[in-house]
Amino acid sequence: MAVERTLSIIKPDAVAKNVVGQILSRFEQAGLSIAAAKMVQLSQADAEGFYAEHKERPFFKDLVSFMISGPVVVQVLEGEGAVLKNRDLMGATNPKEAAAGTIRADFAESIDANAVHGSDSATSAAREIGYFFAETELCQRTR
Ligand code: DGI
Repeated sequence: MAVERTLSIIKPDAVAKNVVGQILSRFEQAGLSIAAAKMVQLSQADAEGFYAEHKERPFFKDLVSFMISGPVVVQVLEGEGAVLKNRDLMGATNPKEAAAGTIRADFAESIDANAVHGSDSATSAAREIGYFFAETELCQRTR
């Protein structure tokens, strides 16, 4: 399987619960490596731009308010099949439907406050990584 990169966000609810380390551990234990990471307080414009594809959805306003309600931790994860692997680790969007042992089953509160974001395709990953990181901020994992 090809080595890929994907964008992951630990959302404000999970940051507030102090489970950043536990979530990062799950990525590492699954064989994904962190190629870039930062904590950031998103502005309204940042959140609206990131979720622009959902602009017309009824939940858009609540989603943006939630995403700016506290800092997030944004990382680029790298590894074989990283996009799908991360989606599997995350579980379904609605934590009530998320499989046991997934991040959302274990840490998410609701469909709004659902702990993590992960790119849903290689194309989204490329756009989302570029949204948060300059090329020079992506580190080569050489050892
Ligand atoms: O890729 P996901 O985060 O699993 O899901 P998505 O890209 O379809 O939606 C982005 C976020 O928008 C999701 O994490 C939570 C929110 N969302 C999606 N569908 C609904 C929703 N929020 C509410 N309240 N209701 C929805 O149906």
